[in-house]
Amino acid sequence: MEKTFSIVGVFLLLAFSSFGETESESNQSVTSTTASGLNVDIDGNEQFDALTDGLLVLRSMFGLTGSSLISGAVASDAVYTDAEDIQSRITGLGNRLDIDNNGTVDALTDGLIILRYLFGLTADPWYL
Ligand SMILES: [Ca+2]
Ligand SMILES: [Ca+2]
Repeated sequence: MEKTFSIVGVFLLLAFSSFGETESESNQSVTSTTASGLNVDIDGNEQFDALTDGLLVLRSMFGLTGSSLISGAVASDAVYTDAEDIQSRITGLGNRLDIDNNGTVDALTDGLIILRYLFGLTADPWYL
C-alpha cells in the first residue's frame, strides 16, 4: 500500500513539475560546501534542491532524456543547463545512486530516497 502511494506521489511530482519553471525558493535546500567532484548537485548551482537536482535524477532513472529530462527542472542559476551535460553528470554518479545498495539503480527506491532526502527529511548536507 505504501509503495502505491509512493508511485502516485512520484507521478504527481512529475506531472506538477511540468507546469512552468521551478524555482529553488519554494523548497528546502542546503548549500554545498564542496567546489569539486560529482555529487547530487546535478545542475551545478551549489544547491541541493528536490525540485531541480532531485527531479533531474528521478527523471533520468525513469529513462527520460533531452528536453523531457530538463524541462522545468533546471535552476535559474544552474551552471549545467544542457540536457546532455546534465545526463552526463547523472551517469557519472554511477552506482553511487544505488542508495539502498541492492545492486541496481531504481527510481522507485533509490530515486525516492534521494528525493525524500532533498525535500528536507534531514538537515545535513549530503554527498554521494
Ligand atoms: Ca543544484
Ligand atoms: Ca538500489
